[in-house]
Amino acid sequence: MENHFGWWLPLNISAHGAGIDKLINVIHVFMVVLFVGWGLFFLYCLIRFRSRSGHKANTTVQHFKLPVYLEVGILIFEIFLLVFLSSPIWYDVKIAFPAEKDAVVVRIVAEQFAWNIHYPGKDGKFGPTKPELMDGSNPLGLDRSHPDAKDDIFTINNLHVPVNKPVIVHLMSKDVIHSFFLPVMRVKQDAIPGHEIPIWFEANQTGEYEIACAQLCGISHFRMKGQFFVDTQENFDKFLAEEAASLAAESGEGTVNPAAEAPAPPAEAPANPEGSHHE
Ligand SMILES: [Cu+2]
Repeated sequence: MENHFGWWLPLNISAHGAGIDKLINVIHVFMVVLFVGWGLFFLYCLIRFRSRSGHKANTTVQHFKLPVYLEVGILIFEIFLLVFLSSPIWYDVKIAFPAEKDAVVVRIVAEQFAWNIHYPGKDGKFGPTKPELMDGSNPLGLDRSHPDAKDDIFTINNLHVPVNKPVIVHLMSKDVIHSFFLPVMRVKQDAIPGHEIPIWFEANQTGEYEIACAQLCGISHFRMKGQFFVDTQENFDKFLAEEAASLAAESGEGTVNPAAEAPAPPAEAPANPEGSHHE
């Protein structure tokens, strides 16, 4: 994985990134101006009204016009920031979701200390999950006996998405509050137990990036790190096909796949002669 982090903002490969970065930059410059401005004013007051030989410190309230004008100017600028810079981005990211049929839809279930990533498979339907089915090999508690769940794919800490296509994530948590953070996508959303929170994003550059947990969620919070792959559509389809193939191979050994049940009786046949010794 390349390092995408430096002194300022990380690499931006998000369709929303330019607007978010602009807002961050404008706010930072504005804060520096305010900090330096108020700092200078503070120093001016310390010197101007200090006690010195022949002068008592002046503590009477001074009514200057200039600070009032400055305050009003700052207020107007802050309203401008909120209405014209911040709200349009908020609307794009939090309200104007793409239709699910035009997007790749993924469920992500956070837990201490991993990201469980759930794809609906070929049928486009997520199978039901049940807490009582959760174990080491089935961290999502996916009910494989349900028809919608048979083709569902899951990975741990490996999120694949296609480039230049909207992605909708339904974010959940199994235990404590985590925060799903894709720095290069400018995506950060808390995952809260008992809530399913939708987020969406669109990546515009392929590569291998990082998923981080941005909420101190326990003793091993630091290793709650996943890989975020932005693939070409072709590679994304290949990833899904490979996962589906390995799922078919796995379920071929079990009894979940109906196709695997057909050769089962012959397998029992050799057991019968052994049993007949006891008769
Ligand atoms: Cu976490």
